[in-house]
Amino acid sequence: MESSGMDGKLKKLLEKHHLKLQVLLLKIMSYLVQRVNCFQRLPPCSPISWKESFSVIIGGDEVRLGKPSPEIFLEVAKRLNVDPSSCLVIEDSLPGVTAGRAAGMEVVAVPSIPKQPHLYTLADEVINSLLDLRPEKWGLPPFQDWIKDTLPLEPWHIGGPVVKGFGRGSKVLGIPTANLSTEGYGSLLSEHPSGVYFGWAGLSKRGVFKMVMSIGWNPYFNNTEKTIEPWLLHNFDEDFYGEELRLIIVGYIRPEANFSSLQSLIEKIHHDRKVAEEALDLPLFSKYKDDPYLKSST
Ligand code: ADP
Ligand code: RBF
Ligand code: MG
Repeated sequence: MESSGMDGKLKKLLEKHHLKLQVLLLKIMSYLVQRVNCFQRLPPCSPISWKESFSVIIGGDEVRLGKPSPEIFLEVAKRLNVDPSSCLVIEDSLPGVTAGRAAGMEVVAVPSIPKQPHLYTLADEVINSLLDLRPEKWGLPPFQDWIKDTLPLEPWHIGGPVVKGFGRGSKVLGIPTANLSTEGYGSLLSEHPSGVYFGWAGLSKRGVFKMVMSIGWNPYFNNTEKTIEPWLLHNFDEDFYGEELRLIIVGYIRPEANFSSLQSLIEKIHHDRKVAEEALDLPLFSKYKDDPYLKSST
């Protein structure tokens, strides 16, 4: 991934977690450190400037050898006065993962290329996106913003006419999804990692409904295109192809997964449904159901 995309995600992550991240930063987050110069060009979005959030800032020009040499990580550990083995590196590139391991550090990879996690075998863990970072797995304090198995997000909006999907959801799984065209949403989709999300769905003639959705490649079916597949949590008597569907996505549940059987995929999706239904009753999420965006008829 080009670094600007990653910076956007980092910025959001930092905005959400910035206090908690300072604890993380006492260990090492290599790619945050690498990109701090980019942050400084961003308008300040919190009372504490980016720079103050870091105990050590180091540039590639301050070491002799670039990655995959471990030099830059070892230098950071030295400046932090900590043992490399107590450091956690978060990396999006293969040379970075190699460098982190060579420094004797634990490494979480967030691959920049989709669908290629197998290339990152050196990493201690490969995650799909920063939304899946779990500091507690590494002896660090957990992020405390998960609520009822969901991660609240700054809401985002997608709308358009319901298009034909694969015709698989309802027939094979008993889980129909009202697909939206991805046309015009390229940048929005690249901003948001694939995964299972939830929120509210508005159909102009029918009302507003709870919704749980997958965005991505549906590994079980090995799709080649990223799709947007909301399951409206309501029993409809008929299909509504062509009708204008408006979505407000308010939270994240989990990354997409592959499953050894169709049965386990179905069970997981039903569990997602339960998580979404309960979360959407919280005021934090229920307040969006009256948003005029859901009711527009254009
Ligand atoms: P599938 O999702 O089964 O792979 P499609 O996407 O082509 O196949 O068709 C699903 C259609 O089912 C939706 O477009 C919509 O018109 C209809 N539908 C009926 N009930 C629901 C529901 N609860 N949620 C989403 N779509 C539904
Ligand atoms: N497909 C997958 O291959 N892996 C998943 O983890 C996955 N999670 C889903 C979660 C929800 C809430 C929904 C509605 C669908 C999910 N699907 C997943 C996609 C499902 O396979 C999709 O509805 C069918 O591909 C129908 O086209
Ligand atoms: Mg569908």
